[in-house]
Amino acid sequence: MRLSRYFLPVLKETPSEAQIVSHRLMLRAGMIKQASAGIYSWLPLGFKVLRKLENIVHEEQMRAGHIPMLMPTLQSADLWRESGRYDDYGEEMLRIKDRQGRDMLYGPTNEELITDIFRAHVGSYKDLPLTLYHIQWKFRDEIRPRFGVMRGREFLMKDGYNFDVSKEAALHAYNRHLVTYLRTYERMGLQAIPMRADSGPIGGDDTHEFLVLAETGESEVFYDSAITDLKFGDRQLDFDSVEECRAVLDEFTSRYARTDETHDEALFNQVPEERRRMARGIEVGQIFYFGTKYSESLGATVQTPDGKSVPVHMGSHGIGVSRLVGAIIEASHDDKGIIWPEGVTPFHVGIVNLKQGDAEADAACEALYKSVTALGLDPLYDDRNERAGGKFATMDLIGLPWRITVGPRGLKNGVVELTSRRTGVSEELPPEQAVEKLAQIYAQYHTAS
Ligand code: 5CA
Repeated sequence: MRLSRYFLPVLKETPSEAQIVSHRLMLRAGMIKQASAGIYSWLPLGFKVLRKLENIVHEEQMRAGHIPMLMPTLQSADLWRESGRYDDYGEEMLRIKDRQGRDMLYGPTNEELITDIFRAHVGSYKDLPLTLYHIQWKFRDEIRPRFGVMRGREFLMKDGYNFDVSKEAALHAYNRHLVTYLRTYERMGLQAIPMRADSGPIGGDDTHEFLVLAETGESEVFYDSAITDLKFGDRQLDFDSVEECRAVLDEFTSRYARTDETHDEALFNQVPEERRRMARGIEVGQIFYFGTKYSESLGATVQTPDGKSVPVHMGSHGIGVSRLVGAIIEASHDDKGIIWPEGVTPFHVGIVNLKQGDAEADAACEALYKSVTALGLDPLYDDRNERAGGKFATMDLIGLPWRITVGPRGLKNGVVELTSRRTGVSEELPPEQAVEKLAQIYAQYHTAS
């Protein structure tokens, strides 16, 4: 993409309404624009990041055998009356009447709708296990939408639902989701710690929230610092193996890690004092096992091998996709702007032409643009007639992890400059070597998908 033809409405001023750094930077970098309280338009740069996160989520869900689909945002109130949640959900639910006077709602979550699909089409244990998921906009009429996309009213969520014949099978699905989530967040450059939590309006006994540690997080958390040494890394797992998934769950949940809702002071005090941490965190996902709560009220049953009809065991599993954009920025920025992890960056490299209109510099930039694109990477070429300082400031603000700077002086010596946004370290290299180095850097992110 050439910046002269792109739509990147960066702001010079820091918007006064934004209280936290991710919100400020998303507005300043031209990623979002507020449409109304807690509702945002995703401008091209923000949309690109959102799509990248969605792709990672899809890839990791499908890797585990979960099946993508799409359910609507507007739902009929009747189903929610059947489950009993129409009244329970309270004012967070946006209720709408259509022209026929029918009660509708903008879905805050989809347990009812998916159970309705299940009961219409599945009747036998032979069709199980089954996990269906979608990535769709949700609406919760939060009393205090704030922090930009972190606590929106309209937000993008991946929600997945498992259907299993028994509690043991459903707990395997729970563990499997925990494994997929660990991998998903690491691919986004984040450490998200599973913590024992409270199930709230979704219900059930087993639930973990995934928290990214950040001062601006809304949740208070208590944990054993040893948990931050754990990495999922590049493990290859058999998702059908109950033992392998269980072992990962045991490894990642055996240390003390709880949100304030389930915090237990006596247990916490058993952690060696030097490892006890109290901090704040951003909740970027939650997994639930709630058994037959919805299948019983909605009559979703399956035949067991011995011919009995039993309510299906279920769980639901959410990832806050739009919130993650803010969470990644909270975890990765400096005073100049965003620093995107390679796995989610909107463009892989910025090309800065220090002397637009200089025949040699223009030609070198064009050649770089072509060879970077030929690698399957996505460059953003700043081809505007601007001062170098302004170009650098824009690149630093939007946070591309790598920048190639091209100027007449370097070209005389046959070199361009490759700079890491994270470390600020620059290297002078012949253009082909700079491209080669980018290919090496991004190779691992390609193979991961
Ligand atoms: N049905 C279940 C799981 S599919 C569910 O709704 N879970 S949830 O309530 O925990 O939401 C899942 C994730 O959505 C949360 O972990 C959080 O990351 C994100 N989320 C929830 N509310 C908001 C909000 N107001 N703004 C942005 N993201 C949100």
